Formats: sequence, structure tokens, C-alpha cells
Amino acid sequence: MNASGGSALGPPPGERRPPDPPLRDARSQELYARALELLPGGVNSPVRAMGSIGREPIFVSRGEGAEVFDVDGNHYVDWMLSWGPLIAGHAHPAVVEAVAAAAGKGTSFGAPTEAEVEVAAAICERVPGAEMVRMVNSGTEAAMSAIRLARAATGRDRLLKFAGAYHGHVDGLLAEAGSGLATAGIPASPGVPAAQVAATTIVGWNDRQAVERALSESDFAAILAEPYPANMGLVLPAEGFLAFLRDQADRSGALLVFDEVISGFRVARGGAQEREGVTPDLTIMGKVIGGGVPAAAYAGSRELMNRVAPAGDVYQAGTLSGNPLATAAGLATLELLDEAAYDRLTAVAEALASGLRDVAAAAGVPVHVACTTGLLTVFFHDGPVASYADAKACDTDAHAGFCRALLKRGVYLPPSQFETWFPSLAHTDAHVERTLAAAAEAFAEVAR
Ligand code: KE4
Repeated sequence: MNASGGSALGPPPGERRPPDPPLRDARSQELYARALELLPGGVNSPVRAMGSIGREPIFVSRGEGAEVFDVDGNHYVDWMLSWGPLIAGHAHPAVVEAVAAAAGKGTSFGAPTEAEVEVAAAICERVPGAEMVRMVNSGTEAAMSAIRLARAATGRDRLLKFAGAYHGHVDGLLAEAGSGLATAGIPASPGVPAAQVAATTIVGWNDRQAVERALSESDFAAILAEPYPANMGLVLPAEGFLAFLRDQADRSGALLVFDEVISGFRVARGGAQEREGVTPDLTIMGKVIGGGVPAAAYAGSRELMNRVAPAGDVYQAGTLSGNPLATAAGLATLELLDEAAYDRLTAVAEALASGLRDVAAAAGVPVHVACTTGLLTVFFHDGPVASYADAKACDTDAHAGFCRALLKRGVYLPPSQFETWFPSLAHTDAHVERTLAAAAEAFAEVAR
């Protein structure tokens, strides 16, 4: 319930909706004021500050399935779900029970445990490109480590990445494309040395010509891609593009590295590589494998992974890598992902996408809704979005207004045009219906 006694989710579909009460946010405001004194921007990760949708952050108090509650008592249908790890929803009983049981035996040992072996086995059983795994604590750490391994294995330094893709805040990857087709990176953040990004070449996603040109001009250690890019919004690969990257990697001697931190275990049991039938040399994973507790990993062939210390000479380490809470949460989460789960993740995404297209059209708001199993983006763009350039042409003000209007109506979206919604096993048909009812009003508000 929120301040006015109604639910922020509003009445069930079909009943006349009373005028939306303003969100009560006194406690969030108090916390934000205090947080600003103690945390840069008041948050521990920039996108949470909600600056890109023109408002201040909401402080969350608890989550329950597909819903999240803020400190002022407002509650929302949550399509952000911690940016992807919570594929079974907030506080799934099986995950909570597994973490509690693990915690009772000790939260970390800094020594190998059975659960780490089980997680590695679960990943290798699912992911076509995984014969061996190394666990780390974040997607950034996994990307950094996979790149180091690719450079050691090839004896090359250069890295080819795609504009609009995000692989964590590794110095060499915080690079922006300069001008031109295939360009040497320039630092995307102060503090990133030019020398660090000089070895990074950035090309356009789905741009075969740019890839071929880059590979003709230099030798690369790796072609690094999100196979289903989700950090420019969801921009799926053009037909055959992933197979093209596989072929280009083979021809050029570069390794193909898929960053499946978002797509892994979400778009299919074995990730995008299983769904597309294209197996990379190295795979970066995260989010789902920790079930909401910090965990990530990189994986590849035995030959490649046995280069990693202590088996090999490529150094990488981590105090809390594979810790008992993360492996307990990860295993409990992966065990929930059976064939029926992927059917459900597809059905929810498709129902949402179809309904959003309809209500946007009814309000006369031009949008492009991209969706696949367990992922969806509403681009405020009149026409298809096939590249970062297309995504950057979106009406971000309209998107921000849409997000704010939905928050007022009890629906919490990822607060950025360049992110995706995260359908989960906890989202019911009623959550979809309530979201569509709120979206119809939010699109009408944006259209005004
Ligand atoms: P972390 O270091 O944040 O665990 O993972 C970095 C990362 C790597 N690869 C991909 C494809 C990713 O999407 C991410 C991080 N995802 C963002 C949201 N798109 C995390 C949200 C945030 O930065 O707060």
C-alpha cells in the first residue's frame, strides 16, 4: 500500500483507475540526502541513480517474486530485477534456503569447496564452449581475465569490440569509437590511460565491412561481443552475423569471446551460443550464475583454460571467487531453469512485447519493441534498431517520461533507454496485464 491507502499497482485490470496518487517518497528523499554525503551520486553504481530518466533514485526495502517494495511503502512490478541475476524473481524460497544453509556453515573459506566443483560442472554441462571454468566475482573481472588469457594465448594485444557493447569497467574497454569505420579507441572516462585503449578497436555492431576492414589492418587477440547485445538496449545480431564473426576469428587467428553475462542461461539453457549454434573460444558469464549474490566466471576449452594459474602461467586470483553463498545461490537458481522455464521466459517476453506495441500504437507513440526469450527493450524510435547509431537516435526524453509515468503507476523499469527489461519466472500473466494497463496510460501521457 502507498500513502493514500491504494496499492501502487492500482486496481486489477478492467476496473476504473482512480487518479494516480503521487508516489510518497519522504523516506527515499531522506536516505538520498544522507547517501549523497557518503556515496558518489548517492549510489554504488551509476545507473541506479535514475539520472537518465530525470528523477532521483528510489530506495528499495525488499523484493518478493516479481515485485519490489520501496522504503516509503510503494510497491511495483519489477522488470529490472537487479539487472538480470534474479531470473527466478526476488527471494525465491529455494535460493533463500540454499544461501541460509550455506551461511550457517561459514560464509567463506578461501579454500576449494564441493559447491565450486558443482557450479563448474553445471556450467560445462550447459554451455557449448565451456570445458573448464574459472569463477570470479563480477562480470568486469571475468571480462578482464578472459581478455588477459586471449592475449596470452595469441601473443597479440589488440582487441576488437563493438560500439554500444558493455563488458564492465575494465580500463581497456572504457573506450569510445573515434570517427571513421574501424577506429582506435579513445578513453571514455577520465583516468583511463590513452595507452590502455590504444589497443582497442571499435566497430559497428552488425557491420561486416567494418569487421573485415579492422581485421585486414591489424592482428587481434580477440573479437569480443555480447552475442545478444543488451547494453544499447536489445539489438539482436543480424542473420548469420555471429557465424560471420566465428569465421573471421578463425581466418585471422583471433579468439572469439562471447560476453554472456546477460544472455547466459537466460535466452537459452546454454546461452546465445547454444541458441545460435556458434561456439566461441571463451565465454564470459555472470548475473544468473550467482542468483543475486556476487559471482561471475569465464570458461573455454581445456587447452585455453589450463593456461590460467596455477595450472598455467596466466595470473588471475580472487579472495572470494566461488564463495559458498554465491555458489549456493547460483546452483539453486540454475536448478530452476528447466525446459518449461525457457518456454515461460519466451511467453512472458512475447506477450509483453505484443501488448506494448499495441498500446503504443493506440497512443500514437512510435516505438520499436525488440524481444527474445527473457529480454525486451522498448526503443522510442520510429523504425527498427539494428545498431548503436540507431539506438542513440532514440527519443530519450520520451523514454524517461514513460519510465517516470510507469513508476507512478507501480511499474519499475530499468531506468535507461540503453538497457533491457528482465522478464522472470516470477512474472505472472496478471503482472503483464497490469504493466500493459499502466503502459497504455504512460504512452498517452508521453504523447501529450
Ligand atoms: P559487472 O561488473 O557489473 O558484474 O558486470 C559487467 C557486465 C559485463 N558484461 C555485460 C554484458 C554486462 O551487462 C555487464 C553489467 N551489466 C550492467 C547492466 N547492463 C550492470 C548494471 C550496473 O552497471 O549497475
